[in-house]
Amino acid sequence: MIDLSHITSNGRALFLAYDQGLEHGPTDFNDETIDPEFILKIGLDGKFNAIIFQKGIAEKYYSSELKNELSLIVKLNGKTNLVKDQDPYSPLLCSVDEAIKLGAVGVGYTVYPGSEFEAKMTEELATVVREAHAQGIPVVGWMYPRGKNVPNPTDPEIIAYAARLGLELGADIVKVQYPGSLESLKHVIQSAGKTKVVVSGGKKESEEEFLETARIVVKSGALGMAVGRNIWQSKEPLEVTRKLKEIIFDQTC
Ligand code: FBP
Repeated sequence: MIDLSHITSNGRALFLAYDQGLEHGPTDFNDETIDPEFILKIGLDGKFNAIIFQKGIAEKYYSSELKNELSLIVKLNGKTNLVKDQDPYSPLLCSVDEAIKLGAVGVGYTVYPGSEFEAKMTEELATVVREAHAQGIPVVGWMYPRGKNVPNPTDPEIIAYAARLGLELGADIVKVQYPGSLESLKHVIQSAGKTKVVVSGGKKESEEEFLETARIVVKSGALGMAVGRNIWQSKEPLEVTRKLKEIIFDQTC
């Protein structure tokens, strides 16, 4: 089993995602959050288990000297949301070796199960797993069912299938969208077997809705959450982080 200790604490994990600049463009940002330094500071001050950057941001803003304070997970593939009329494919943009040189102690890769390009992505994830495991570092699979074969990407059964795919392909952690209820999340976790599950944030209506999802995540037995916008789009990112950590890590202060 690959060691997850650099990106977990007490058997739980909370990751701060900041790859939205590539996935969504600057529309997600304001004058503060457009600056990766601002997000890095939230990651450090909020003591997240890891921050998730693409390689360009990692190279210019993260330093290996931060390794003991805030772990880095480099997202190895990505795509914009500008191409809308075809099934999604997210190409590999960074190698495992490059990510390790940038200070990464984990790597991430998105698969869109159901896309007509699924085979290319499963093949790339398999290669990433082989290379990362050869170096002893964990792989987080963003498993997001999508494309014309997937009429409902949040159907709990299809999310469970995506989580299972992560297990079958060797991912150590799968990142999935919240399937809508405690029972369905438990089924997703059961499908993932010994592969751990983290739940993504998504764009929640309110802070309370976000924190309620976190409570369900903890009840389900999942490893934790990998979240971005619900933290750094908040007016008080560190206050939401504090509340979230109380839930995820059962902290009382
Ligand atoms: P959020 O917490 O901001 O939703 O981020 C989670 C995440 O998986 C990011 O890592 C990624 O950039 C984004 O969601 C992808 O969102 P989508 O493909 O649904 O537009």
